[in-house]
Amino acid sequence: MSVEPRTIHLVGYASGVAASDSGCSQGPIVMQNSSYLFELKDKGANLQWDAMIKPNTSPLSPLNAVIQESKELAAAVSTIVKNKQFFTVIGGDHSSAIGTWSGAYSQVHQRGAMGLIWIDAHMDSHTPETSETGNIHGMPLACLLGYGHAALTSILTDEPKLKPEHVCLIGIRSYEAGEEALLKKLNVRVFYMEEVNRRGLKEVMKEALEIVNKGTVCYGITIDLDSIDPVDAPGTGVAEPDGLSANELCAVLPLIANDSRLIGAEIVEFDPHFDHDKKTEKLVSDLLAAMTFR
Ligand SMILES: [Mn+2]
Repeated sequence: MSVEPRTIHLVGYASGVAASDSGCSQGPIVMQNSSYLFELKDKGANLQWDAMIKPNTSPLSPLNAVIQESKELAAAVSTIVKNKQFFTVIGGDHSSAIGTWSGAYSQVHQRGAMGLIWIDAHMDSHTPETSETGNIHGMPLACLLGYGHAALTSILTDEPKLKPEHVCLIGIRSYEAGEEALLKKLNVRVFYMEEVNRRGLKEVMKEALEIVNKGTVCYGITIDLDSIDPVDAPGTGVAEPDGLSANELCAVLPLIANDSRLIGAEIVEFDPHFDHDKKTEKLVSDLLAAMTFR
């Protein structure tokens, strides 16, 4: 029996102010006009753009810009979750996660805890104290766990949005000692790329689902395109070799497609300037399809 695919409420985060290279701000704009997404709609996917978050036109510091965009994004996501609809945020740099999951959490926390699967080449778990660059796209997971700039750990609600035992990272292969120390201290489960290669992505994903489902009322997934091998996903700003196979990732996502406990997703760090032959643009569409159709 086929299941009616759910409507995906898309929110663009057209910002790259938290990265060294802001080219990924164009990612969601390109996706909004992408022929691949129009084809996906023709095949029966229910896609609907709800909002496009853009940096303020007046020049702000990166921190103040991220604070403002995070509040706007959190409000947009919060409304979608409130209406019991499924969201997918298209980025933009990964600082989006601060707004996305703060917004989701604001609608969930009275019922219970939220889990999160973080698929990335990097840990994104720096604090201002451990970051050498100060780039906020290297900090969103720490913020969601309650560590970092006070204005970014308190979007919509003051408390941490995620408990360490409800989070896991997959595909990690490039990180600094300071952020790894934070995750180790908190006992966050990290599936390094070495473990993914040894056990296979499907086995890892099954264990990840156990983690995010245990003691939670729902979970989300955030996919940084740099988790994927640059051969398959060249269109990203901080590419790292020896990553996940795009085909394999698309093959395991149907594990969560139509899972009622999955409240939303993110697909971020798409930088069209680095793309080759629209390969990454098509991949964003394929990832959406994999999460839509069983
Ligand atoms: Mn990331």
